[in-house]
Amino acid sequence: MSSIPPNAAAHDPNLSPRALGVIAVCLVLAALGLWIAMTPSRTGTALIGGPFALQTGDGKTITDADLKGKPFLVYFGYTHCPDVCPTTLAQISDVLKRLPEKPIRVLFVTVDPERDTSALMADYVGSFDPRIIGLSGSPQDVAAMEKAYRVYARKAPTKDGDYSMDHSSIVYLMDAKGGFVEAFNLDRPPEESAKELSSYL
Ligand SMILES: [Cu+2]
Repeated sequence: MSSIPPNAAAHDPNLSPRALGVIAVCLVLAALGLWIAMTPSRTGTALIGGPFALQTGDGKTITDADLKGKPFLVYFGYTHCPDVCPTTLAQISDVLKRLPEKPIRVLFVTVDPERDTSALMADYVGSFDPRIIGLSGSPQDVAAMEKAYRVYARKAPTKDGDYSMDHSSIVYLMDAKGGFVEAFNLDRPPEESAKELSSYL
């Protein structure tokens, strides 16, 4: 004499495997998407990088087309960063110091366009190697470049009512066609990094 509960359909044992199947398919697609993004394609470039247009301190616009013809490095960060960004830019400068004649360009792109104007970015990179170019732009243009480079960046409110930026910290080595080569390793003596970098130049 059992009564059928009104929500019996939700407990139909036939639905569970189907739901599980849907979840499994989603997981497989997500994993596949990640794999495709990180795997070099047949042309040798992973799906990192792409078109962008941002401004330098003197008001010039730099686009991906301007960088073609020579490999370049890209790093995303912000001028209020307490440690990671200044440390990384100092490491990059240490590497560049060992390549005095090389015309390699390094882009330091803000993830905090609200506070980092292109003038502020230019001023900030003035403390580092002159081949490092500070770039900013409208929040939309910055977001577009972050998306192209698969950058993670989020505002993190601080106790004093201000905010910092949580952000991924990868130095992208891009080839002469603007294709992704690798996450450039700075976690070694600068001579070694310089040697590897010069092999691409
Ligand atoms: Cu930082």
